[in-house]
Amino acid sequence: MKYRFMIWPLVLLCLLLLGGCVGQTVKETPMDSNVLIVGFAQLGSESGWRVGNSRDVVRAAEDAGIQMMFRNADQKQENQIKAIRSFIAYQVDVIAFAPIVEDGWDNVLQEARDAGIPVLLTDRYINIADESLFAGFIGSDFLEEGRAAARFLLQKISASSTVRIVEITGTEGSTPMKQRSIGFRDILGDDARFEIVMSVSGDFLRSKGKECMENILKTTTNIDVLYSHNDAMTLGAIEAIEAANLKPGIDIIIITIDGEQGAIDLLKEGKINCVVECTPMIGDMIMELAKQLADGIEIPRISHPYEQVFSEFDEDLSRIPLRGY
Ligand code: GYE
Repeated sequence: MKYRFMIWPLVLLCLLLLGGCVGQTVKETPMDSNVLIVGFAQLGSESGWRVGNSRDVVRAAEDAGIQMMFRNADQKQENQIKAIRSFIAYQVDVIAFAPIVEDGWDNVLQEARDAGIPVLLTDRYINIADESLFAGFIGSDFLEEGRAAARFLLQKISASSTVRIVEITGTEGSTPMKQRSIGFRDILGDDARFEIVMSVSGDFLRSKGKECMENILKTTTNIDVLYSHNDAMTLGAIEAIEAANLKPGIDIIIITIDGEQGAIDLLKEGKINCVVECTPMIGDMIMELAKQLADGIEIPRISHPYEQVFSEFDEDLSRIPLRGY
């Protein structure tokens, strides 16, 4: 392992200089020159999923005895880039980050390469000319999530009449937004019954999910299905649906992605019909890969966690373990 050799005064100076730079630092324990140091640039706190993910990453670092510098970019790509630059200045052993959008990482990852620091993508993917600028990716299979959402619909709908679908998507330009859209359409494909009548972005935020649904319902209540790219937006949309005196889960079939406790509770109540799991609990996998990178071991290009689908067709929803996010 090539963990950094550091002297205390320099460490303290760096902490002072970098501490105020980007977002808040969740956890920084005293430095130890023999300990692996990982810089983690989180994209924000937009959803229960994200908060659960941050908590899991910090917990996993602690359990693994890894020193973590954690920065939260508050939904701004420029803050994430600043955080990565601060990790480079600090000479961490490994940089991990959850890229808010796919484009715009070429320069900063070239800087990490020049500094000899391996980079691990977590949660979301990037679009970059030189793919060798990152060592690997650990996160969900969003294409498969979109497909699973559509497969549920095929199982649910037996009628031959037109099915009018409204889609509320996540952050524009982000991997889950793109791939959850593509996967869904992949499966519904040429089946002429299914019509996506509207697709709007709710930016993965509960408030925007609600706002989107309110606006949609102002134009029409003739909607059969809501396909929402995350639970936060779904919970907001359900508020709007109920305020319009419609019954979620009955008047409008609701399919959502993530598997937050709040969504599972509504599945049990019959207000949501299908929850496609996307787990934020990838902290342990991140730490394992970071250790391998620090040891100079080549890691898989892509690693996915195990995920399931929960729906009204399940025999016993009470068996779903508490979610923890
Ligand atoms: O679905 C959503 C979050 O990138 C998989 O981002 C993540 C998504 C997740 O805000 O709730």
